[in-house]
Amino acid sequence: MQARAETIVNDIRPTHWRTLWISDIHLGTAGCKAEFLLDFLEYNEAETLYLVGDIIDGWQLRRRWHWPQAHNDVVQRILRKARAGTRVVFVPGNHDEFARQFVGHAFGDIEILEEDVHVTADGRRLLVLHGDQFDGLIEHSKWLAHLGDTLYTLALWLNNHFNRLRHRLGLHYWSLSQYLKHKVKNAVAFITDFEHALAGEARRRRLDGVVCGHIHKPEIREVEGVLYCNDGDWVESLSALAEDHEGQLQILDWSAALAARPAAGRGRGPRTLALPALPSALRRQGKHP
Ligand SMILES: [Mn+2]
Repeated sequence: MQARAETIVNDIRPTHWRTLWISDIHLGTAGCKAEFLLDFLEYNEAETLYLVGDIIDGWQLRRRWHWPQAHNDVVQRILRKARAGTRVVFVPGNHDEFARQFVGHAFGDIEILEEDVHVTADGRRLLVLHGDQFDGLIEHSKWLAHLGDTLYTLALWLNNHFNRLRHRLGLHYWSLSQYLKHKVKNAVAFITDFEHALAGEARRRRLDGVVCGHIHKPEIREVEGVLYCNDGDWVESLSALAEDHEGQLQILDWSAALAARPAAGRGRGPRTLALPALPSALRRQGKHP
């Protein structure tokens, strides 16, 4: 298992990856750092680009319309990549779950899948999904841990249908951010539980690992004998997950990459923007993971 430590990439030459994973962009919210993502997309190409959920924040847009030009540009740039030959796969999350009704269909050149199994260049099979599917289970992880496999699968199914029903009734999605806000002391424990729930799911399916998003915390590490990868977000951490042509996986920390870029090289870069604070679950109060 090649669970390497995260790599901070500050050598910003245009790079062609085998695979890129980005998630939690939250287009439609003021917190979205669209300019940084545009910069990232300009420097990074891939054979396959996974959009791992919470790309467009439908929940936020329903409350208040916020759609500046940069957010439009992100959509256009991704569509252009798809037209130019990048395979783009969209795996919806809880904030863009409106797209889940289109699972199995294509939107232009973009495939929409509930989840996927990605095979790396060195043959490892990774489950790709947003991760919100496990929220309700984590909240009750203490007693769910004692359930058998069949009951666990049933609980997972009920949790997802519970949230779909809430959506249909016009209620808000069970919110991770609200949960954390009221249980900040438990935020670290929550993240650990999340990682174990996702890794556990990959292991139950006899896969080598999982790639997810949702909790806005980039990570590559081995959990319960499988590889746990979280591609981070474009609200706080400004990070992506990348696979090179040999199958090596790494976190691309674009905030560090931008900070390290020589001033002379900053052409179209968003240099007038302040870098956001480092990702911290404890500082996430009031945001929308
Ligand atoms: Mn999410």
